Amino acid sequence: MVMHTRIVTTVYIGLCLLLILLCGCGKNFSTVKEEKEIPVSNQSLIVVGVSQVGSESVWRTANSNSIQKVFTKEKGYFLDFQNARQKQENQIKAIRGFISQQVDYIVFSPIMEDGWDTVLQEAKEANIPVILMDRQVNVKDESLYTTWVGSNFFEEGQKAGRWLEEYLEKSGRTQEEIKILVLVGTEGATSVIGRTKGFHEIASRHDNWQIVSEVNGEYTTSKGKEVTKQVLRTRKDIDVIVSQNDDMTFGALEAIEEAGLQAGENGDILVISFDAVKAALKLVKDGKISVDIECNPEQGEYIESVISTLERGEQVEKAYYVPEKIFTKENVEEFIDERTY
Ligand code: GYE
Repeated sequence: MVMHTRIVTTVYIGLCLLLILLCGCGKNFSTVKEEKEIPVSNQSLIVVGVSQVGSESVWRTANSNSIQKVFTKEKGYFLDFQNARQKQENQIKAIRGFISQQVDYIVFSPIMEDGWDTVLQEAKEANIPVILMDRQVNVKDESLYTTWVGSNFFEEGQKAGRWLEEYLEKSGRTQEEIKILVLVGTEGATSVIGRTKGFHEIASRHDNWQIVSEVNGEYTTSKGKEVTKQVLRTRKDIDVIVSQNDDMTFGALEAIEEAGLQAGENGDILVISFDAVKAALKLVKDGKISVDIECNPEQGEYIESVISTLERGEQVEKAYYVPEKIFTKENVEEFIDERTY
């Protein structure tokens, strides 16, 4: 009898413990389940319409990736990403589409500076803040956009000039005539305007520097190669090529080789490049590119932080500059591995 009671009591206590345990677990389960099940409805997401210039360069792809990485549903965003394939009319069309969808923010990288007054006025009338990425616009009314995130292109051009200045001084070539070929990118783009002006400013201080030609390589490898080839066909006396992006540089290097010339400090032509993508950093290490002026494409986080600030109802600055370095064979090695693009 005693034995029986003891068994019953043990079973009873056991059952109670099991129940308590189950209840506890049940509670935890339901909490976890509730958390997972909260549906993030699209209406509660911040809608961001992005009009990207195109996919002309490695830099551009890295820039697009950095945008796509931050504007995710997990972070509370709905991203409508449009590629304008190098056409301003496609960008205007995309922006008009964003306005009719009533997106919360418009982000765009204007292919060129001119021609945006009308469509940006339309965005303003629809009360949609416009954030410029990478390149800028030339508009009569600055209130047509909220802010801009990008690089100091004028300074980039100056950095290229200052590097050449120092290099020629070091190698005792300050009296020698230096013939320079400049490969420029997309006509009318802020990066082209700034880099050209910055480099010109330094060049104008040196009577022995002669910019013999400025040709448009459209920021692409194939065009960069084609125009360099054309120049080298008619003249073999170019001392320096200043190529306004790495993609054109890749093409120019092929053209140099095909012309039977050598790039590099001990060769025939010094090559100065911009962007500093991984493949170009390797060429800096090999001595084919003498200096690469970094242009930082990772602008997504900056733009996201601007939007968060605006969401909190706070003011933002009119311009944000991303940090950038200069790479030569002296410092390049420590940066190659960590480069993701
Ligand atoms: O240097 C080039 C790209 O505007 C900074 O555009 C950008 C430039 C970049 O296609 O590679």
